[in-house]
Amino acid sequence: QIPVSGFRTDADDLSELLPARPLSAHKGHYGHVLVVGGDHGMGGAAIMAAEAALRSGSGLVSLATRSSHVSAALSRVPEAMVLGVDVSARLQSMLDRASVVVLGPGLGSGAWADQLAQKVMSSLHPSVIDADALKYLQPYRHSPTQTRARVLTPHPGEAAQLLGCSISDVQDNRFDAVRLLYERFGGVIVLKGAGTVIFDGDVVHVCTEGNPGMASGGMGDVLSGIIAGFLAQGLSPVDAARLGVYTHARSADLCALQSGQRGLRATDLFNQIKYVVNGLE
Ligand code: NPW
Ligand code: AMP
Ligand code: MG
Repeated sequence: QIPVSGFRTDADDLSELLPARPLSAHKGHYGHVLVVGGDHGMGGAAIMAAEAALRSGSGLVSLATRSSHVSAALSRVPEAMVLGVDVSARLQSMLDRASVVVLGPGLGSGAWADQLAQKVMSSLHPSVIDADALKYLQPYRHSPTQTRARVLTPHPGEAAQLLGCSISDVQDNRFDAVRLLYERFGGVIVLKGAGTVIFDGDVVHVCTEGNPGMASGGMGDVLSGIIAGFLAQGLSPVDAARLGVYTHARSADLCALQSGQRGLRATDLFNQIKYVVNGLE
């Protein structure tokens, strides 16, 4: 039986989580997110995650992606330090400089993905494991509470794959699904979809914000970058997950208030995220 308290993930208990910025603040105070992903055909996923990490307040952001995506990434997000890592050995120097890693958006499933995932998974960085990277998770051998700072962000299809069950099994039993994922893989589990459920082995949180306009490609990639940006600013994994899910969903609701749900693009969220994280919405 999972204790369910602090059930709602809403603005009231989240607004205090981000540290105030002193006048003397500098970028080194707010962490360095490295996004790893963007195989051929999916470069946008990693670029969106990098932009989201900047918008949620990370001090520095780097992006390790296919060389063919470097110029598009620099055009869209010149604040990010972008490196082509067709040869996976080039990832090591980027890992050495990062404080938080996002692995997965657009990572794909070939040898390139295998090599990058192996390097990130064997590092000790706090991380967000999303999308194609979820399949590299190993079942936990000891106790889930011993896992390092890691946030797992499966959608129901990915959760079903991890649990070896059907998507309807997951959707019909979302609380059981997060508990099983936690017992098997540890970390903080973020089971996405309408009413995102977050579980850290202690309390279940359910996000009551968000709307069906979010059912469009790239939304999850933006979420992974937002959560990583909050980890980089020093939030605990569960607080980064809660505030990240709230910020993402609330930003989408603000977009929908302005222009409706249909046609909402994941990149539309970027203009709203800054208002939500600054409490100005
Ligand atoms: P069905 O059968 O359609 O109902 P995949 P992906 C299910 C990248 N992207 N509730 C769905 O179910 C990502 O980052 C790149 C219920 C289907 O079975 C990844 O790296 C983009 N079911 C990669 O593409 C933009 C749900 O899951 C399966 C569900 C693959 O990621 C797009 C689909 O999952 C994308 O983000 C829900 N709420 N949500 C880019 N611009 O570069 C999903 N399912 O096969 O893992 O495909 O999620 O698109
Ligand atoms: P992904 O499938 O990885 O691109 O992630 C989709 C994102 O959009 C997740 O954060 C979902 O929770 C969110 N999302 C998708 N559909 C809905 C919906 N109907 N209501 C609320 N949030 C949604
Ligand atoms: Mg996704």
